[in-house]
Amino acid sequence: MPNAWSLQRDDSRIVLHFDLDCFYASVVENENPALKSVPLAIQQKQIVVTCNYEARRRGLRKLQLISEAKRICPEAVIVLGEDLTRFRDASKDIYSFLQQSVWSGRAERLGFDEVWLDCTDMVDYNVGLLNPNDLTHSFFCLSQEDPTVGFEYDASTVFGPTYPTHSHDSTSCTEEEAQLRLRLVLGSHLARHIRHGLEHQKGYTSTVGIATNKLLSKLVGNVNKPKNQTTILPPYQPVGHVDATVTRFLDEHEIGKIPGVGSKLAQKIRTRVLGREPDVSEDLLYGGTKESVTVLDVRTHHMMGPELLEEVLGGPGSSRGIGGKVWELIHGIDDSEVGKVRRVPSQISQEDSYMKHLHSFDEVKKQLHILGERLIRRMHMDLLEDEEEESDPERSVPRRRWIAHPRTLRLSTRPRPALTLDGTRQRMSHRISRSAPMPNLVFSLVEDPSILADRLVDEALVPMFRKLHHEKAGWSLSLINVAATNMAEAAAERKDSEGRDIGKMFRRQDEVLKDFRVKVEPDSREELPSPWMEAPDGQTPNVEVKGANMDFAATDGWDSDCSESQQAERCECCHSSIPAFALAAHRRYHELGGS
Ligand code: TTP
Ligand code: MG
Repeated sequence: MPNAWSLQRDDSRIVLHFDLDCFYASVVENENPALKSVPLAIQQKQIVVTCNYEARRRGLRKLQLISEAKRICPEAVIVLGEDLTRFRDASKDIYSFLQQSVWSGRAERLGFDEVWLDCTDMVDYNVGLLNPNDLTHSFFCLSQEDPTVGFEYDASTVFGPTYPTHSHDSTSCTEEEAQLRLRLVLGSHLARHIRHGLEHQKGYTSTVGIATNKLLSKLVGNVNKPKNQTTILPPYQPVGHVDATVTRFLDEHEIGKIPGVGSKLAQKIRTRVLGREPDVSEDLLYGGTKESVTVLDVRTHHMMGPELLEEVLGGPGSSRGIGGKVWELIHGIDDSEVGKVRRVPSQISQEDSYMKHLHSFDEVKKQLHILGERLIRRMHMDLLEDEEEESDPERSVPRRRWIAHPRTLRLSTRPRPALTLDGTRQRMSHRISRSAPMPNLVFSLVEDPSILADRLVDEALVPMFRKLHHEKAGWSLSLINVAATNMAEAAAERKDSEGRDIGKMFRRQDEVLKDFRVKVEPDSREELPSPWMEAPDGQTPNVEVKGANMDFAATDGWDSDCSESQQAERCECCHSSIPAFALAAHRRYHELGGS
């Protein structure tokens, strides 16, 4: 196998990946427990974005059209999930619970309902406490300060299911393999403990994967879903005649399911391996997107290796070394760190899309007010904290302070695409945006957000809007987004503050200057270089980005939930309103005869 010798996996970490079970539905069930026993679907536009397991048992699926869900299961309770506030708040609460469960502070979110935890230090500390003569009666210490805080467990065996189901004969295993196995055993017991805490204290069940990196932990969790956990067992490297479990595990996956191999890359690889354009399956909206090419097919393809992958995937627009990177990923190598906790989001934005386009100034002004008020309320939630030490004991409400000030206000709109020469209208619409310094008035903690929003609209957003759109020409807008960006952290005592990082300050200058220009951005997503920028979803292979307008940035926990986008477009064929993220798949569904 070309270049196999150069592959080196770092198996020194223990990483847990949490995926909340039917997340939106669970949030709604927790608010109204009577719904737990009935089929429940969450609707956004005309799509079921998720449903509980009772509904799944009766044939409902994620990303089904509401009309179809009603036909299959007329008794299903359908709850509107377009206002993301409750999901965002639950997500934040769960994240904070999980983040406090590990010592390292390394807790990283992906979307609303996935979190990785790096628990290497906890595992290694507890390996040091083991009594090798009595592993079955071990105690997992959860605090370095207080040895009584923790739980009892059996360190001689993994908790929960494993991949493969049975481990190979351990008498032939190497010292490293035995050590890795032991560390994974401890990881599995810690995962059980955290999972149970999340269920009993917060009311959410989850599915967990336990492995040595983010890639493997995310994928192995899918093996036993829902309400379960799976540990991928050693040997992670081939030993004698025994194949590496990691290789066997990954080999079964379709290439497009490997996180970091986005849809475009996957399609190029399929074309190369098959020697032709892959066939498309008929069930595009819900089922297999493309002809299946497995990791095994890719790995064992004639002359396949990092160089050939570079040739297939490289070129303008792709990141350098993409071939080597993908080659590593399909061998289960992912060196990316579990991101550290970040207190401050890099931006907060609120947006809405309008089925009935906005044509008049009054309509626009009304929407600016709604979005402006939502933005200010969101800033209060995410950027204010209680001043504990200095608060006045006489006061019943603690004093609050801003932990960061967004310096820039950005207004973006999406005008209807212009007519082309042949009289048709382009399909792809573009956003245009304008930025200005954030007016200080928004930081007032005295006035009501609704009053502040009035002033924000009159003093900042309307002037910005007029610069973006000249009234004489008229306009027809399908989307408005108002964002607070360019965060300046308040000089903080905390050591995790980024406020005093000079390097960052210089890097940020570019961004600030860039922000003061009118920009035109294609309203579509390009393939992104980081393995964790896209969220390939095991269950929904033809949807590349989960959730409308979520940014799945690796180190920025809160970006993803700050944009309250409900982008939807009307399908030209069936006139259903479809979330923007699902539209391409939906169109192809019609193209192939779906009605
Ligand atoms: P998922 O984790 O994909 O789905 P889930 O948690 O509902 O179900 P599972 O048990 O299979 O993990 O997505 C998390 C939430 O994100 C989901 O509850 C609803 C939302 N979502 C979208 O907004 N758009 C999408 O395309 C998908 C798939 C999910
Ligand atoms: Mg989930």
